[in-house]
Amino acid sequence: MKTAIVGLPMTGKTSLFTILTGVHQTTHMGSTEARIGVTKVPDARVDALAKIYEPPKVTYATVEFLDFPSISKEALRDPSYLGSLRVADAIAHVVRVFEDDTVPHEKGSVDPFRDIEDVDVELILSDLVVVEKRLERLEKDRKKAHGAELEVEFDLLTEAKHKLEANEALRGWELTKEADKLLRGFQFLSQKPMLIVLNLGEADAPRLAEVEAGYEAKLLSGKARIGVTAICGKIEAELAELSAEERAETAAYAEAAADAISADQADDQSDDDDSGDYRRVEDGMATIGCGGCAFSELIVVKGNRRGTVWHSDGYTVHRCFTSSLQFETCPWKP
Ligand SMILES: Nc1nc2c(ncn2[C@@H]2O[C@H](COP(=O)(O)OP(=O)(O)OP(=O)(O)O)[C@@H](O)[C@H]2O)c(=O)[nH]1
Ligand SMILES: [Mg+2]
Repeated sequence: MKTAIVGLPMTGKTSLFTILTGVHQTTHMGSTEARIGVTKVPDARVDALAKIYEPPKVTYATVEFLDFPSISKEALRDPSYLGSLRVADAIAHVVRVFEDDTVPHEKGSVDPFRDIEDVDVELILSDLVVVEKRLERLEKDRKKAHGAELEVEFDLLTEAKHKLEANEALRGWELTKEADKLLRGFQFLSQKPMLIVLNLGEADAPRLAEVEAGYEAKLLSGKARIGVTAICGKIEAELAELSAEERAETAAYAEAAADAISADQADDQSDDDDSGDYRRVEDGMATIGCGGCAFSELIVVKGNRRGTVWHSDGYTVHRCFTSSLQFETCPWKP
């Protein structure tokens, strides 16, 4: 699972990348290449099972995050930038909500709704270029030969063109299995599920859930495969820096996130707490259909007998006895 972190300049993309991956590096100025970080997914369920069974092997799920240089028309024309973005499974769009006079805003003012729309328009325009080019080619081919496949593709891309021209992202388009397969090859940017990550100022830290709900109400109505998560990037990034000095940031962060999960389970109203940005982003990914894509695995072997394999996707735990090779979902109580 690859998630591309994109957004306008200085919105907090690298801060989010650091929070999620624990990777600290200064961005190379002028570079159009995305930086890759792999995160071991913290999973309280796996930790609890490991304590009980003391298995010889625990493999935590991993997810890949790509920290992209800021998005722009020019960047989207750059083959290396575009190529890395096309292969991502999902997009996390970091939007600046925090006010800070010392951090310049490309457009001169903080306006999250404008920025969300502007970035979406860039993705849509980039897809439109691909669609138009392919349609041109298909027009020529159709003159030379007739074929059902050509017609299907032509009709589908013509519909895509109409949507894109009407400023509609393709991610909400409900497609048949065949159409989905055909379009997947184009790796359209506006078709990828998107999580909007609102980067709030420190003063808003206690009201992340409230702000998130406000944006959800305005942005999500009737739309599919798009979600909203609010974070407080600066605070969390500073925490990650501290743990880096101790050279134990990944473990410490995983523990903090796991504690947050237990707190979430103990208290259903936990949406109001600051339960860790990692968890907030992960939950957000689940809302756009990209949660639990990676499995942690725990293998329990007793004596000489072949044992049990446990899988967890961070939400549900499955157990498989190697004798039956059937996975069953297990009820989970903290
Ligand atoms: N006050 C405040 N500043 C923040 C916050 N998040 C990021 N910043 C600051 O904004 C600046 C840019 O943060 P980055 O995380 O590097 O942003 P970016 O989007 O990766 O920036 P580019 O890659 O240069 O486009 C840094 O000076 C951060 O300290 C925040 O939540 N509050
Ligand atoms: Mg950056």
